[in-house]
Amino acid sequence: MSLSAQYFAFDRSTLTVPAGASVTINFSQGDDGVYHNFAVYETLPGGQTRPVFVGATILGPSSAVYSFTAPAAGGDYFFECDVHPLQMTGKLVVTP
Ligand SMILES: [Cu+2]
Repeated sequence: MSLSAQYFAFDRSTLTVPAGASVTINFSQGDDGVYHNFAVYETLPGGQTRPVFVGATILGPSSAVYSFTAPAAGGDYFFECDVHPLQMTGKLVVTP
């Protein structure tokens, strides 16, 4: 699937993948001179987070291909840009 970032925002707020699937994200980011990445986290009871996948940070404008294995457990996870986690975040839905 494809995902892009521009003006400090992702173009998709929700991504949906099957549990355990091999996921490839074709990521492009168009913010000149700005670093972005794509990372997926699980929220644990108590509010702590655990990384599922942390993609390399890239300087825009550029693109990257990120590959990871979706969590085995269905449910709601979240993704973000680790450089701008307050502005750039979304939901990753893992279907059982
Ligand atoms: Cu960013």
